[in-house]
Amino acid sequence: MDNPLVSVIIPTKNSLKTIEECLISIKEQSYKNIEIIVVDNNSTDNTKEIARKFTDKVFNHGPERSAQVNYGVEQSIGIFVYKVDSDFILEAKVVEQCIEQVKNGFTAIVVHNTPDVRVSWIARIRKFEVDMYKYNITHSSARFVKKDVYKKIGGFNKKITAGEDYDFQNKLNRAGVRTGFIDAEALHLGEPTKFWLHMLKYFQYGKDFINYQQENKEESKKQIGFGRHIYLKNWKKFLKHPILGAEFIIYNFVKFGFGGVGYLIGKFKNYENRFF
Ligand SMILES: Nc1nc2c(ncn2[C@@H]2O[C@H](COP(=O)(O)OP(=O)(O)O)[C@@H](O)[C@H]2O)c(=O)[nH]1
Ligand SMILES: [Mg+2]
Repeated sequence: MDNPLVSVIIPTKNSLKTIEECLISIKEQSYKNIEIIVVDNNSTDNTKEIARKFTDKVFNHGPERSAQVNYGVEQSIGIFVYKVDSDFILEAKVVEQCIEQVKNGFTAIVVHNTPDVRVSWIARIRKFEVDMYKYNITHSSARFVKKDVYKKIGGFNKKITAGEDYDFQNKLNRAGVRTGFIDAEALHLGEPTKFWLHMLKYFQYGKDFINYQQENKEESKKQIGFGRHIYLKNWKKFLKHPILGAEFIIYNFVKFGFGGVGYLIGKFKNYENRFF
């Protein structure tokens, strides 16, 4: 058990822009006992060909990312599974630190992923927000988990496409699984570049949000609320970066506007389906 095999599972779909950098960062991990599993969802670019340069375990499976990851776990032979998005670059010590935390008694580990600010001005605002969530369990979810625990809680819920990671963490919490954190981070390259497209995504998330909410009634109030405690706790950050802080507040209003409209539409549709 000193050097357990870690299965890194990467769901992909037309991930050409980032997949190579992602896979290189996994190959360059200081911890070496890793198998890489790529589960592609009918890419029409060269994602699969590139992935095959790094691993023999390249599969095709759909229809959505939760199903892809669950399938990857089925194919894995590791003691631990670690879900990595195809647009992440891992710091070299990520897996090593996860294993250290396992030795400290944790069964699930959160790896903070932080926006790559080089991508766009939106990414700067998002980093201001997302970095407040580091080490905070309410707004984080484990990606590195002991495989038998992953299976016990039923993996990712295929019905949930918005908030599936929160749902996953809530299931871990309910099962009494000890979740730990590490310092090393993943860099998120796939940050939005087009503001209105980004907002449209929140509109779509909003429509699907009801599925997550139905399964996570209590937790959803804290996890997705507009005014989060964590912002108050970080009031010094707003003083230190007043312009960025103001930009974030405006961004948040627009985001919740779009998400909120989507949510109302989703809720109405759900009501319609149930009663008509
Ligand atoms: N957007 C999208 N991503 C998919 C799909 N299937 C698998 N993925 C993978 O799901 C992960 C997260 O997707 P991403 O677009 O980065 O979403 P984000 O969480 O909003 O940044 C990545 O590894 C994608 O390659 C799909 O149908 N659409
Ligand atoms: Mg992404």
